[in-house]
Amino acid sequence: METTMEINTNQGISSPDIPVIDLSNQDEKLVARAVVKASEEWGIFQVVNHGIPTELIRRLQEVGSQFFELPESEKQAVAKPEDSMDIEGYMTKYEDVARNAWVDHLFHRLWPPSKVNYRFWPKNPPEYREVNEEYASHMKKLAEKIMEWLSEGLGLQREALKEGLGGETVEYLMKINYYPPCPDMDLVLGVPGHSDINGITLLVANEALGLQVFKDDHWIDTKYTTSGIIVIIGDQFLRMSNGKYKSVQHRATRDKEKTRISWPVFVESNLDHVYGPLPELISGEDGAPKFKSYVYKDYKFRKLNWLTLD
Ligand SMILES: O=C(O)CCC(=O)C(=O)O
Repeated sequence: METTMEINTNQGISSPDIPVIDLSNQDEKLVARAVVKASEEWGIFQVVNHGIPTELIRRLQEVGSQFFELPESEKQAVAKPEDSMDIEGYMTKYEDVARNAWVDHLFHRLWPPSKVNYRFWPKNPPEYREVNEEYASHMKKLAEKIMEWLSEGLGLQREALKEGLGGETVEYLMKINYYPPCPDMDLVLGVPGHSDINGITLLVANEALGLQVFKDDHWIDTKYTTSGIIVIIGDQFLRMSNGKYKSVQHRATRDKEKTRISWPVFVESNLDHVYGPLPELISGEDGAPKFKSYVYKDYKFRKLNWLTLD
């Protein structure tokens, strides 16, 4: 889900914090405005009191951690096949010297049901499937709510961004990043700096902090709680909003002593979907498109291969 930007030192600065938005606030207009402002100024924020049970998030983290703690031979049961052109499956020691990255990961689709391939969902621990299915339904509800607020923030109907992303064909892709402790923090990054290719990402992480965002020429350490959901605006929403929402550069460092684990869920178009600046934003006198439209798979291919993008 990423492309690399320049890697420099591994140190981030610790302030200011990314915006934190309390979704339990009864004043929905205020919440919506905060989401829009954070997406314009930061491209990342954390939502708390979001209605997803803390216990479910704890179980999601538990079953994911248990999977990564299994013997290698058991994890290989859901390995990404060597000849696969798709992203789903487990990959270990995904070492990328050029990008200075080292992380094990598992990818599998969560939604829509027609795109879910249980072959890549761990059978062990046995609760893995039930927990992830329940989490998927919460992810869909939360992502759709945020997309509604962001659509209205563009002066459009609340369905505009979801429809622009592909409506009911929109896909939810779970990734688990497993970063073992790393004694030499300057040598290796967990995931190098990048902006997400997709529309919006909803991420939870365990207690080992390590997510940094690039703002005002600095890498900033983000602070978050293990039950808050970090929302990251990706390239698709940057382009669909014709530049109003920011797709944030971010990266993951590794902890010296602790294992860091994160669970981003990427909300994205299906590969054949064509997307670009929403038509309502580029009509009228001042409405020139700032970006070209792309078939999502072509955009992905070009970005992952460092090709130019208009
Ligand atoms: O681990 C994190 O906090 C960020 C992960 C990430 O950016 C990615 O997997 O694309």
